[in-house]
Amino acid sequence: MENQYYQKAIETMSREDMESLQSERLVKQVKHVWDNVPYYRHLMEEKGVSPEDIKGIEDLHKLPFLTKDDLRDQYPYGLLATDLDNCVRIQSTSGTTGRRVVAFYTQKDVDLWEECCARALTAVGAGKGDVCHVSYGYGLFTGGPGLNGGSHKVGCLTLPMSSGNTERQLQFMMDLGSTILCCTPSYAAYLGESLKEAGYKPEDNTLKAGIFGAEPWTEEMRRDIEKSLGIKAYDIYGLTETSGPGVSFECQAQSGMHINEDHFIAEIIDPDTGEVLPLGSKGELVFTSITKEAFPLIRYRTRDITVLSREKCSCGRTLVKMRKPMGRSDDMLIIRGVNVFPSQIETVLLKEGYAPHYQIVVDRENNSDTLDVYVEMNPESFSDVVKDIEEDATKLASAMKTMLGIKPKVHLVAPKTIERSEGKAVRVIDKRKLHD
Ligand code: DLL
Repeated sequence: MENQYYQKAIETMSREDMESLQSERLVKQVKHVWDNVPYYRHLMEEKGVSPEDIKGIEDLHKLPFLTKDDLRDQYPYGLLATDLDNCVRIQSTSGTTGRRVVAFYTQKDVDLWEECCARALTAVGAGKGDVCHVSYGYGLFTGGPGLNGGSHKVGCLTLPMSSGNTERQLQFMMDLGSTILCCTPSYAAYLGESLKEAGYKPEDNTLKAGIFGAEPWTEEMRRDIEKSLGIKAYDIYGLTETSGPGVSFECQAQSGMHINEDHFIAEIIDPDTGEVLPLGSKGELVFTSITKEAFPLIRYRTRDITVLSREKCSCGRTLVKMRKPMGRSDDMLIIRGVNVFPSQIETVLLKEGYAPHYQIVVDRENNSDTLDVYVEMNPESFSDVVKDIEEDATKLASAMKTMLGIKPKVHLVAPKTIERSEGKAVRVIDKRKLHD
């Protein structure tokens, strides 16, 4: 497939030009929030910085951070930077705890967001003549509306499926010849499994590529989905606070996601000290949105942990790349003092040949943490001989110990007994939090 761009001039812009564009936009944005959002002015005054101190991206570090708590405290209108009359859309986070985050969009904000999604779709080869099957949820969640808008912009025939009703998803996919699939990776894995169960082989569908994001997923999961659906699987990242999907997207190189730097300036910081770390360091991702009118975020701490890279990309894009975020700083489980990311568990079980349907349960017994991992046996190797099951579980637990440093209790359960997700998968149940 030939390299394709949606906005070539921006996507392949020289470093120098991009930095001067970012500087110009940052200066304007800082003035915009200072003039229109009393809360930002208050945070800046507290840090002793005013718009005159910000002359370009080299001054970004002088600005205060913004956190999810700030967003919750300022719910619903406290960070709005334009008259509500100028807003045409609201989206909201899927968060189940605390107050939801509500983000506002002017028509220009919606247009620019959809352009970001259009870049993502073009990068995986989507365009006129494609049938774009969007199975992200529609509604307050940004996945459906974002990819839907991007799909219109690149001229695909858009199927606004939304999530759920898997039987209908398969029917439309096969009858209408879907070529591009957009959904969470866990739902893509479920669709692959369901197609197989319905008697289809991977080559029977017309899909060629998928754009999967909204939750962490491993390289092993990518290979599993590519195999079961017979497609190329690409990652896409974003968050409601900064617009939605399309903050960054993967190209054909499949080696990290290009950040749309003309809209979002990325920094990596030490999550404990707030210190800005040099390129290539692992740390917390911080975004400044330099084009948003209604809900601009300055130095927003995402809590996602990743690494940035400016290595030359074979696709020709010069936009900085971020590695797959493998969990958020607040997703990390600390079990008996050991840091455990759910993605490490996923890596091991897919490597050992299990399907990507699992659940992690953490609890506390006699003042000591317990880690239980529920994994489905494969239909092919399904056994009801207790000895066989025990042997397999012991083998998997040992493989996990090598990766994690602690040994979980592995429970091999019958195929199809772990609940499938239609949106973001619930992988972890931390019962310690319930007892506290
Ligand atoms: O999940 C937006 C989105 C929709 C992205 C569709 C991609 C596709 P929120 O619900 O606000 O927004 O959740 C944002 O999800 O901070 C990450 O922790 C996580 N996340 C999003 N994309 C990825 C990804 C949408 N590709 C939060 N890999 C973010 C890992 C991701 N984590």
